Amino acid sequence: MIIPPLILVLATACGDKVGDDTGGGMGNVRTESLGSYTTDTGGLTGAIPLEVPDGTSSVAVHCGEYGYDTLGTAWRIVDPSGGDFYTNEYVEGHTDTPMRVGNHDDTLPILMPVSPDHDIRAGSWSVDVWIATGGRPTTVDCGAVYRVESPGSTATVDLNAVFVGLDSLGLDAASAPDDEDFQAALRYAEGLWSAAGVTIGEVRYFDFPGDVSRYQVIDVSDTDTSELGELFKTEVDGPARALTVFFVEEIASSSGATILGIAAGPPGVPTVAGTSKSGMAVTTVDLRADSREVGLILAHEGAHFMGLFHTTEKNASAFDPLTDTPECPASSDTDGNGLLDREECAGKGAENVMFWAPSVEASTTLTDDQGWVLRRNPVAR
Ligand SMILES: [Ca+2]
Ligand SMILES: [Ca+2]
Ligand SMILES: [Ca+2]
Ligand SMILES: [Zn+2]
Repeated sequence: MIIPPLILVLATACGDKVGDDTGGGMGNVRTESLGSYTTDTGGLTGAIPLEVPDGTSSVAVHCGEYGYDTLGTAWRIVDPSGGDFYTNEYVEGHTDTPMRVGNHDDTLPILMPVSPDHDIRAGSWSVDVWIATGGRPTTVDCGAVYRVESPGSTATVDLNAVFVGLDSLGLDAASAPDDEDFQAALRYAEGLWSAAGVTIGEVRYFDFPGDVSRYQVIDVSDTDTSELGELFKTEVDGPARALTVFFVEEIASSSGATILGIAAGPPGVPTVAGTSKSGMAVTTVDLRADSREVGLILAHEGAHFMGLFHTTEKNASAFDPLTDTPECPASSDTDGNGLLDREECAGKGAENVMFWAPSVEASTTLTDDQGWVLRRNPVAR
């Protein structure tokens, strides 16, 4: 069942970046192929072995591509002691756990750790992946990213800013460095991240190299996010150790919901370009009216990509795995509409950048635990 490792894009993509001293080099981040795996009739890959090097502070595992019409998740993650770091039973049993893995289309991203209650120990790990194929064998290529260094109390994150058909705003790679509103949005995002000790480093500007007319408005539905995934697969000539942000005109949802930004994952696949979980989309609709709105979306989506979840989901169905962020319980839904809005969650997380519906007025804080997760991500340096 285990096919010898394929050294494909992963090694090449990062190999090109080694020795790049402009701030975006891979430094102590290593990427490797874990090989190809075919699911059994139960949809399981079996144990995918993972050798975590000494001194590793964060690990990302990714497996794909299995298409946009099915979902995959982590079934079981075993640490070097032989104990369960994570099992899918935590999800089914709604057990409080310091680890979260979502159900994802096309490519499964797993980031460890996503809470200071877990540390990554060096040694032999294994990850079992489950893909909902209905018994149809599916082959995935898996890879791993290791950050082999200790994060500091502050961190820098570089950005690849990609402009997708924003002529109506007069915004492109050439104009953005001098665009006052765009620069103000970046500063606003950085101001929010500063609570977590994170600053924005080098920003590189790119015009979208693909079909602008298709991607300037991203069309998504509850069952089809393929356009978004294809957007995130688009590679630009920037460093791998950076957040790749696609600035689009609009994200149009078939449900009619207003979506201002979407991050791959969350969390995303860090430092590996070309997967459907390699970027994030930020809408620019509010840029001229209030650049802070765009800055807030960037800060929120970037934090999702780097491993933060909503402090409370909109209907209290889930909370983040962090103990120092407030929870807004279902009982706070005083108007009974099934949504926990900002007023109902005042003092219970609406003040946090990672509230499910953050606002410029209310949502300005990040906690120590959130900073711990952000500074640990492989894209941070
Ligand atoms: Ca479209
Ligand atoms: Ca919490
Ligand atoms: Ca409500
Ligand atoms: Zn969000």
